[in-house]
Amino acid sequence: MATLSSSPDNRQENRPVLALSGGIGGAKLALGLAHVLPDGALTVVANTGDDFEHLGLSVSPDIDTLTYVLGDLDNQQTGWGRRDETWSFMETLGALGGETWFKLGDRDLALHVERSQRLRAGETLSAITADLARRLGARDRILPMSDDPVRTQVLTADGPLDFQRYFVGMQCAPAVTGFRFAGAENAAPHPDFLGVLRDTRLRAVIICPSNPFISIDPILAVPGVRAALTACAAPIIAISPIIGGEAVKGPTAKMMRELGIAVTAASVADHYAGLIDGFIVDPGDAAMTSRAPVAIDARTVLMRSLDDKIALATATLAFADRLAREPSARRKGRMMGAA
Ligand code: FO1
Repeated sequence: MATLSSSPDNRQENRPVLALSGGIGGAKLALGLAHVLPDGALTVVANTGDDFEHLGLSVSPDIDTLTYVLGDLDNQQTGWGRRDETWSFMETLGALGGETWFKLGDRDLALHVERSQRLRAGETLSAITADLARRLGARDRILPMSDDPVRTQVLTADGPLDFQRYFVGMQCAPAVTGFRFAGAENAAPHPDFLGVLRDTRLRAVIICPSNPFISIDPILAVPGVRAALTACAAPIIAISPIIGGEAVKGPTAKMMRELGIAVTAASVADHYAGLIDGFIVDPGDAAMTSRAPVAIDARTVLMRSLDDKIALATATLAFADRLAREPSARRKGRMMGAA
């Protein structure tokens, strides 16, 4: 007679895992998780706040970075777009006086053209994403946080900036005073996103080492997401994008300074206070204390090689499994039926 522990459904490694990801750092950990989990176990919820209309095309950078990374097609120098690219389109566009500040390689362009015409035909972003990711060889589920439009705006002393204009057009130069996620109030979380959070077999929710403000907060701003995370029975683990007072990549540290937030791993834990049960930091930051009662795990969080990504993914899952056996304050409150 098969015992519970041996039945495939209940074996640890077959239980579903949910990762929240945006940007390049998030995609790295998503790849590590994809390597250590069986097909079908991993769902990566992608930030869509970076999406924008450009040259009449619907561009979804964080979805595309995940698709290319999980499909092993990514350009590892830039972190975005594809390797083995050609640039005839951009060269010709420039010669015609078109906008060339946002670089679209010829192969990448085909993805934007196909997605744009399917969106115009009425297909949802999530259905298109699933089909194109499959065709490009990404085996794990990439799920937009919502099929409704949410657009991050970067607030500055000189007014709001559309995200890509700030991030690419102005290379993150303007000082930020805040962020606005236009459309979030009317957006619904993707039903499968909520469905995974409610799955009683869910093993862990992992907040990837992405920029908290521009990659994770847009996901948390979609109505119903925070409540679903708080009610989730599985351990919620975040990995610090700050190592020893600096960001691994991108404008996270600069934004924290401009917002008057100490550039420390502890500030990131405080940013997620009330949501997370565990926080993984670089050993150099292990002495940190956070406002929230969060369990700390210290290990190398810098991911250079595929082995680093696999090692961090393995450690994150082991940390979650350990916490699952020791209900945290957040989960304890929920498990006692608190509101
Ligand atoms: N980032 C840049 O710094 N310069 C670019 O020209 C650029 C083009 C681009 C094209 C497609 C795509 O999916 C991403 C692209 N990115 C570019 C990166 C993108 O701005 C960022 O990856 C995210 O929006 C922030 O994580």
